[in-house]
Amino acid sequence: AQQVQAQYQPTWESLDQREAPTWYKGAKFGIFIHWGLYSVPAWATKSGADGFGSGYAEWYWQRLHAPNLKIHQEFVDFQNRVYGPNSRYQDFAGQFKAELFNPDDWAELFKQAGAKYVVLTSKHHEGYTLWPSAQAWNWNAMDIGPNRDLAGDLSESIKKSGLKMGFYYSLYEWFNPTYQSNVDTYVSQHMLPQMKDLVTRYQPDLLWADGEWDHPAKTWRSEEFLAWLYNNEAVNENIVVNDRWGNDTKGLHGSFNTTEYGSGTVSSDRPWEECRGIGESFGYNRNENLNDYRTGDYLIHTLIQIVAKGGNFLLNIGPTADGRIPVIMQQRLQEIGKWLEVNGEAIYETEAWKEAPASSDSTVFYTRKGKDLYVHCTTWPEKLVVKNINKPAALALLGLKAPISSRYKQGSLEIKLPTVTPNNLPCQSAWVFKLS
Ligand code: FUL
Repeated sequence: AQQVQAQYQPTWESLDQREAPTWYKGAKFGIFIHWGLYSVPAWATKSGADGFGSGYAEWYWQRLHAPNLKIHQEFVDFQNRVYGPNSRYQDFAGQFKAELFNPDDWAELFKQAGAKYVVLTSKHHEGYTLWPSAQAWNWNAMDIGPNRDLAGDLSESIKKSGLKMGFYYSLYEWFNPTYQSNVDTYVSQHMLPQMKDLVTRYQPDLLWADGEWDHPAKTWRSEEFLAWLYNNEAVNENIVVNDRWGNDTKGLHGSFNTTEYGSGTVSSDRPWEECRGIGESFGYNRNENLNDYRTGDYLIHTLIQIVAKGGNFLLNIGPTADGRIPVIMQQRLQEIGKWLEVNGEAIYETEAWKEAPASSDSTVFYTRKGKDLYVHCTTWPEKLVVKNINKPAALALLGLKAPISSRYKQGSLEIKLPTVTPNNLPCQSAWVFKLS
C-alpha cells in the first residue's frame, strides 16, 4: 500500500492552513437546537441576577449546585416545589421521552425557514448524549429516556432534505467524576473517543465545540484531534469547525469565530457566526412568555445586520422533552422563511460591502454578490440615496415587477421609491433594492 503523507500536523500553524470549506460562508442562516435532559424541567429564572447567561435553561443542573450564584436559590426552590426535595437531576433521564419527535417534520420546518444548516447538541455540559455513545453508558438517549438515536435520526432527515448537518459537542462535563478527578484520563478515554465516534458515525458537515474555557487547548489535545479530523478519510472532507478549542485559542483557530448573544469578537478576516435564542435561553424555558420572545421583524433585522457584516446567523430553538418544537418558534421560523423566499438572493452567498458608508443610519444595510449590490432597508424609507457607487445598469426592488426610477449624479444614486399598496408589497419586515 502506498504511504500517504498526513497533510496536517498537530500544530495551529499547520491546521490554520486549511481553508474553510466553501459551503459554510455562503450558507448564512442556520438553526441551532438545544435539546437534552434540561428540556424536562425546561426552566430558568428571569431575574437576570447573575448577568450573562442567567436565563440559560440548559444550565439548570449546574445552577442547583452553585451556591455562590445569586440565582442558585431560585432554581433550588423551583426544583423542590415541582419535583420534591428528594428529586435528582438524573431522574429527568426517565422523563425525557421524545415521544412526539418527528425528524422529517423538523427538517421540513427548517427548510421552510430558509436555513441551510442545522446544529444539534449531541452532548451538552450535562454529559448526556443524544446518540448511543459507548462512553456514556446508561447516560445516552438510546439506553435511557427516548430509547432512540435522536442524533442519528435527525441527521438522516436533515441530510435527506438537502441541508447541512452539524453537531454541537461540549468538551467539558460538569459532574463527570473522571473529568473532576483526572482530566487527562477523561480526555483520552471519554472525550476523544466520543468525538471520533460522532464524526465518523454520522459524517457531519460541522462540529461546534464548546465548554473549552475550562482548560487550554493542550489539555483538550485539540491540535492533535483537529489534525486527525482534517487528515482522516473516514471523516466528511467538507467538515467545518468553530473556534472553541481551548481557553487560550478562542477567536484564533478553526474555520470560523463564534459570538453569543452579541458577546465575543468579530474579526473581518475570519468567517464568523452569531448565535442566540428567540428568547434569552438556548434550552426550552417554560418560564418565558410571548413578551420574552423576539418578533419576526427583530430576527429578520438581526439576520440582515449580521450578513451585512459578513457573518452567519445561527438561530437557536429549544424543543420540548416530548419532541415538539414550540408553535411560537415554528411561527418565527416560518416568518423568516417567507422573507427569505423573496429576499434570499440578497442573503445567501453574499459578502459584506467593504465600501459601505459608515453611516449613523441604522436602518440601511448592504450586501454584495459579484457585481450586484443589495440595499436592505429595515424600515420603509422616505428617501433613499446610495453613495459612492458607479452608475448601475439596472435597479429593482426584490419581489416587485414594476420598474423603479432613479437619478444618478456624481457617484450617488437617488432611488425614487415605488408606490406600494398592501397588494403589491412583496414582503414585510424589510425591503431590498438590487443594483446591478
Ligand atoms: C455556551 C454554553 O454554555 C451555553 O449553554 C450554550 O450552549 C451556548 C451556545 O454556548 O457557551
